[in-house]
Order: sequence, then C-alpha cells, then structure tokens
Amino acid sequence: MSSSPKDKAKTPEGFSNLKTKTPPKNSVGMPAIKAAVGHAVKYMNPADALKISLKLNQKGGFDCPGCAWPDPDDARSFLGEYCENGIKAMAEEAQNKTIGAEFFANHSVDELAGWSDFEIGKSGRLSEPLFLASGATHYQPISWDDAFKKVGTHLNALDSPNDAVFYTSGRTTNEAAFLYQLFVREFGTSNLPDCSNMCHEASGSALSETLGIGKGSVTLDDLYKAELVIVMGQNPATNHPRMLTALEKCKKNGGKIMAINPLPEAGLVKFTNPQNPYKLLTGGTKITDVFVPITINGDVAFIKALLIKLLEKETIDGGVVDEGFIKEFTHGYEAFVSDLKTYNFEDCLQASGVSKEIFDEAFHLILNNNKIIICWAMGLTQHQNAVDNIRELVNLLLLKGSIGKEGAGTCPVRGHSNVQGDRTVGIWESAPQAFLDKIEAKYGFKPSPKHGYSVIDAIKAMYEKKAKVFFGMGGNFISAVPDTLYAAQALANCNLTVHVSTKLNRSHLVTGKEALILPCLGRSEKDYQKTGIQVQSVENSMGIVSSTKGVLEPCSKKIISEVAVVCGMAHATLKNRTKINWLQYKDDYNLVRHDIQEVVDGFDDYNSKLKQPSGFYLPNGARYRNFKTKTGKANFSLNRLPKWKLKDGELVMMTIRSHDQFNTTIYGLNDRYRGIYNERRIIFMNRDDMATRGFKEQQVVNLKSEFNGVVREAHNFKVIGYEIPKNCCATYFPETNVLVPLDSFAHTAKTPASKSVIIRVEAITPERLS
Ligand SMILES: Nc1nc2c(c(=O)[nH]1)N[C@H]1C(S)=C(S)[C@@H](COP(=O)(O)OP(=O)(O)OC[C@H]3O[C@@H](n4cnc5c(=O)[nH]c(N)nc54)[C@H](O)[C@@H]3O)O[C@H]1N2
Ligand SMILES: Nc1nc2c(c(=O)[nH]1)N[C@H]1C(S)=C(S)[C@@H](COP(=O)(O)OP(=O)(O)OC[C@H]3O[C@@H](n4cnc5c(=O)[nH]c(N)nc54)[C@H](O)[C@@H]3O)O[C@H]1N2
Ligand SMILES: [Mo]
Repeated sequence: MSSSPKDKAKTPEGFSNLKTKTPPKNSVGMPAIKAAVGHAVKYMNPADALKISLKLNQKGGFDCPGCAWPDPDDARSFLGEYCENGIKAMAEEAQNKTIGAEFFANHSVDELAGWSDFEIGKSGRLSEPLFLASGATHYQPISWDDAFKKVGTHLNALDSPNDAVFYTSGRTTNEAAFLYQLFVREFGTSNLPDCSNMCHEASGSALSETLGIGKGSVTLDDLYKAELVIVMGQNPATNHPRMLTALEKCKKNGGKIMAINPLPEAGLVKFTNPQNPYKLLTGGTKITDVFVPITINGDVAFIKALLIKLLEKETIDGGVVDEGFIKEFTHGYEAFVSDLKTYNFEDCLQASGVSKEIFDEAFHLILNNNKIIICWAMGLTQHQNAVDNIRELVNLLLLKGSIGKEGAGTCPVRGHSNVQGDRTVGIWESAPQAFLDKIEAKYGFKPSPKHGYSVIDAIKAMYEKKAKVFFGMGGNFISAVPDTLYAAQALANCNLTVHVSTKLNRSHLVTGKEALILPCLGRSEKDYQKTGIQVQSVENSMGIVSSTKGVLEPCSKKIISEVAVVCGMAHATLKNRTKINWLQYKDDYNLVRHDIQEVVDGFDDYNSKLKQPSGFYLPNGARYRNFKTKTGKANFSLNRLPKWKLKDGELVMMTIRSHDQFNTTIYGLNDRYRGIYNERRIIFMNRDDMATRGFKEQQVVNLKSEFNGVVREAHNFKVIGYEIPKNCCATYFPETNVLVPLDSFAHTAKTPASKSVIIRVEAITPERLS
C-alpha cells in the first residue's frame, strides 16, 4: 500500500550520529576554505570546479545562485567573490551525477519519500522530463511536447483560471520571471505566490508604507562608510558570508557594529577573511562591538526602550534627533512622540530580555552616531508582528535622520539570489494597478485586477479544492511552507502538480493525482538557443541589475531553460487565444528584455546597460530622500508590543538554518559554527530551561505546538544546551515546519511566523524509545 501524502511530506524521524563540540567564536578562515574545497572535490568534476570558482560573481561571469548579497562595483578579488556556502551551492547545482528514466524505474515515489532530504538532494541532477500517472507508483519519462500538452489540457479544463496556482522560488532570472508572470496573467489569474511571501514580504510591506519603496536604501559603499551598522535577526556567516567582508571594511574605516540576536552567532563575533592571507594566519577581526542577546520577538520592545531614552535625552540636552530632517522629510512625528509616551521604559526593557548594562552600551552607540545602517533578515520578518518590527526600526532611523544620506539607511538582506528581481519584473500576487495597465497597453489583454493567492491563501485554496493545479517555478513548496501535513493534503487534492526543477526534492514526491517534473538548466550552465548562448539578468539585494551567463555544458541534452519552459507551456496552453508570439522569446532573450524595458520602470536601454561590467542601479527614491509614500514624506508609525504570553511550560521556538543547508537543500549534516556534527534533529535550549524539565544533554524529546485548539507534533529531537535566552529555543527548518501553524502569520504581509512558534517539549520515556 502506498504511504499517505502526510507521511511522504514529513522528514524521516531517525537519528544520524550526533557529535558536538564547543561552538567556535571565529568564523570563515581556514576551516571554511577546507569545507568548500571538500564539497567541490566530492561532488563536482575537478575541471568544472575550477571553471566555476574563476567565474563565480565575476564581471561577465555568472551570478552565484546562493544568496542575494551584492558584488563590489569596483575591483573583485581573485578566487572569485567567493564564499564557502557559494561553493557549496555550486557543488550542489553542478553535481557530476544525473538521474533520469533508469533511476525512477528503480525507485518508487514511496521509497524516495523515505529518504532523508540530504539523500534526496544528493541523488543527482534531473536529466529528463518525467510524468507520474494517476495511481502510478513510479515516474516515467515523457517528451517535452507531451508534457506541455498535459499542462495545457489541465489548465484549460479548469472552471476558472483562478483555480490554478503558479508559485515561484527566487532563483528564476528576470527574463524567465517576466515571461512567467506574463503567461499567468494572460491565462487569466493573479495567483502568483512566491517564496518572498515566506521571506521578506513583511519588509516590503513596512518599507513601502513608511519610505515609499519596498527595497532597502543602501549601497555597499554606504556600508563601508557607516558609523554604526546594526545587524538584527540575521546570521551572515552562514547565510550571507560575503557580507562579513563589508562589515570588516566598515570597521577598518572606524565604524562600529552592533548585533541583536538571541544567539551569539559565530560570524557576528569574529571573522577571518578567506581572501586575506595575513588574517588567515593571525586570527581575524573582531566584528561585533556590542552584542545584544535579545529574547525571541523582543525587538519592538528593545527599539522602543531605545526610542524612549533618546527622546528623554533630547528633552534634556537637545541635539539627539535630526530636527531638520524630521521637519522637511517626515510625517507623523508628533503622533509618534505622544504614542511613545504611553510606554514605560522598564516594561519595554524587560520585554526585550536585555540587561540594563548591555542596553546602555547599545544606547550610547546609537546616541553618538548619526550615520546608521540597520541590516536585517528572517529574525525580524517571520513573526506575527513582523511588519511592526520593521516599521519600528524605520522610526529609529528617521529619528536620527539616518536615511537617504551617505553611510545610512535600510538594508533588508534578501535571501534567494534573484528574489528581489522577480518581484521587480512582476512576480506579485498583488501587483499595483499601474503595472497591470502597462501590461494591457503593451500586449492588448486585460490582466485580472483581482489580487491573487499568496502562499498561505494558495495552500488553503488547494486544501479546500478551490485550486486544482499547482505549478512551481523552482523551489520546494512542501518543505518550505508552514504546516507541512496540512499542506501535503492540499497538494494531494490537486489534479496536477508540476515542478520546474534542477534537483529532486520532496515536493516531487507529495503530488496531485498526476504530476510532472520539468528539469531545467541551472545558472552555471550554458543556455544554447537559436541566436547563440543566452545571457540573463538578476537583481541583487541592493537593486543592482547585472548579467549572468553559464560556463559549464548542460548536465543533459534533454533539459531546457526556464524561459523555454514558459514559452512551451504558454504556446501549448493559450494556442490561438494568445496575443503574444510566445515562441520568439526563447530564441533571443534580448526580445524579453526589450519588453521588460517597456513595462517596468527603471530598465531604459536594458540591453545595452546590461553590457556594463558591474551592471546598473535601479531607481531608488529613499536613497535620495524622495519618499514616494501616500503622504509624500517618510512616515513615522505607531507600533504595539507583541501580545502573546507563554503559559507554564511553554517555550518560544525559532526555526533557523544550519550552516550546511540552503533552505530545503541539505548540503550536509553539520552546523559547524554551532558545534553540531552529523545531526539535524536537535533542539537548542537554555540550560536553566533544561534543568527545570530535568532534561539531560542529548535527551530525546518530542515537540508539540498548540494553536487555536489544534495540536501539531514533531517527533525525535535531541536536546542541546546552548547560549540562548531563557524560554527560547531553536530548531532547524524544514524538520519542524510541521509545527508552524498555517494561521500564525504576520499581519498585512502574511509571512508565516516561523520564528515564533509556541511549543512544549516532552521527554520520550525509555519504553517508547525502544
Ligand atoms: N548558506 C545559505 N545561505 C542562505 C540561505 C540558506 O539557507 N543557506 N537562505 C537564503 C534565504 S532564502 C534567506 S531568506 C536568508 C536567511 O538568512 P537569515 O535570516 O540569516 O537566516 P536564519 O537561519 O533564518 O536566521 C535568522 C537569524 O535570526 C535570529 N533570530 C531569530 N528570531 C529572532 C528575533 O526574534 N529577533 C532577533 N533579533 N533575531 C532573531 C536567529 O538567531 C538567526 O541568527 O539567507 C539566504 N542565504
Ligand atoms: N520554518 C521555516 N520555514 C521557512 C523558512 C524559515 O526560516 N523557517 N524560510 C522561508 C524562506 S526565507 C524561503 S525563501 C523559503 C524557500 O522556499 P523555496 O524557494 O521554495 O525553497 P528552496 O529550498 O530554496 O528550493 C530548492 C529547490 O529549488 C530547485 N532549484 C534550485 N535551483 C534552481 C533553478 O535555477 N531553477 C529552478 N527551476 N529550480 C531550481 C531545486 O530543485 C531545489 O530542490 O522557505 C521558507 N520556509
Ligand atoms: Mo528567503
């Protein structure tokens, strides 16, 4: 009997062979080089590995499919603008193994679902299109033509175009993303959920409302020139390693760094630049001047405490706030000040979990510096009050006049390498009407003005059988989304699930009645088309658009580009209903860019500007104090302290990344910077919280979350005593996504609150273990 969708969606509950060490204080350095080389040698052909490391993030090379951190505009170091996790990302994509018909004949879907995510990922690159027929146990090869026909038949059989969901992960290039959303809109729906919904959506909401642009305002150069950089809710040594080079440069120029994080993450403490041989020998740079060990979701409280003290000081001594800036460029200051007066400093400090001593150090750094940048990532965006988190940090910057000038501003550090670009070119379930009007003017069809499903809405719609076809452009939906078991049923309710992918993942195994895997080229591979090898483009975290061109031969002759997938699917689905000559685009991507230029602001002379070696900056009003908000000014906002309270025995859990994973892709089983080896099913706990519960180191426990009366469980985790504030704990994503309630999400943005999941931890009795 075949296992249920829920069983297939869960990560296997067995243990590996856990070893622990004291977490190191230093990051990167020699161990990082060793780890990177180890991965490259193990999974890639040596010649490919060399080609890749010379071209990664180089001008005229290809953009690393790892994170979205920008490359320097000027000189780029030899060895590539490279980092350990960039090399791991490449080793993952440019694997020397491929899987196709034979592999899938040998392994049933059920069997593969029993493999760990690590084993699934290491099976190899997908090398041909595959089809899972209704009731079948194994995927079988299918031709591209038949695959496109299948998609078209299913889509055209729907009662309404709104019964299909078109997901996007953030690796898709501008060209593929633009065509994809164009197809979806011509097909007739706005159902374009994307990984951003689970990632920086709260940043986009908060920044658009307060500063008039959903992106950050700073450039790399600003980071070098800042007097103070605050890194909040972010673990750069693992997730954006090249950011540490920028922080090091900032420090060299006299800047200070403050980190606000429940965990003393290794890279925040000390960093050894892998490109600096002297530093490799002498042991690195101390990065953080003040480390603030905040309680999970204590950020609004902490910033409020700072704001209260800054205004007190202003009243006594003056000269603290930037009056000129506030008067000329902001709106809502008086309301903000009177609202702040309703809060008490001690209450806020207590809610933040920070000691008065550390608060004072942080306060003085902010008081004494006026060029401040705040960087943040998932530690701020994945809470119910995520939008408040970001609006409150904007309040702090506005008060100090720290926006729209050199060395100051907002820096939401994006995740996927082109997640920002995808949104810019139209992957947006609630795209502004002005954008839709431009599509209508250019192509002559009227895009649906109705907002489509975000990720959470899409899951519900599939669960309720309102949506019946799921199409994923990249990503690993079932493992990335909250509430894994509910989502599994949602996908299983579909008539067809389709994934455009480079690698096998769990989403291919938790299917609708029928399923397709459409294998595509990765960033590192040459994209041969009729007019020659194609160049594509991406936008990084700081709004720079640059070209990317693969250097390796494709891993199989039967895989095609994402652009070609969209063109083939659009042609087969829309037939003579279309107003667009779909097949022309895949022959020449210049045509796609030509269209983007006409529809999206900021892309004038796209094709020629893309030839500039460092790419080009998109317009950014906030960078120049041109705030395109409803009031025409930068808006102060009023934010509340979070309301949730722990009951006796409960802990608040954040689901985070280990050092050896890229989201749901598991590179390996270690988390070197936290001293964890060979295991992912662990829970980091404060030692006092362990003692209260009578837990020993490596005790095996089950985790339970209860939300609105529904209990969710995750089994078999080993307890690790760790330097984490009391009442807080941490586990790895995606193993604990089963515990994240679908209905616990950020107001306005709908980002799942996967950094504040309230749980209980229960010891497993020895009898149950055996
Ligand atoms: N190698 C690698 N690189 C990646 C990724 C990857 O998985 N692997 N993923 C990419 C993607 S898509 C993204 S979005 C980014 C993610 O980059 P990060 O946001 O750095 O990733 P997380 O592991 O989720 O780490 C969240 C951090 O926030 C802290 N934190 C949690 N809750 C709170 C809180 O309430 N307040 C504060 N102040 N801090 C908190 C955690 O301790 C942790 O250090 O990285 C991108 N780059
Ligand atoms: N609990 C919890 N859940 C989370 C998070 C968390 O912190 N905690 N983080 C959230 C965040 S920030 C994000 S961004 C999402 C990530 O969600 P997703 O973007 O959906 O997940 P990924 O793991 O990045 O997707 C990996 C898959 O993408 C495919 N892939 C890789 N490269 C390419 C390519 O070039 N083209 C195509 N077509 N496919 C490719 C491969 O098949 C691979 O298996 O997860 C979210 N989920
Ligand atoms: Mo992300």
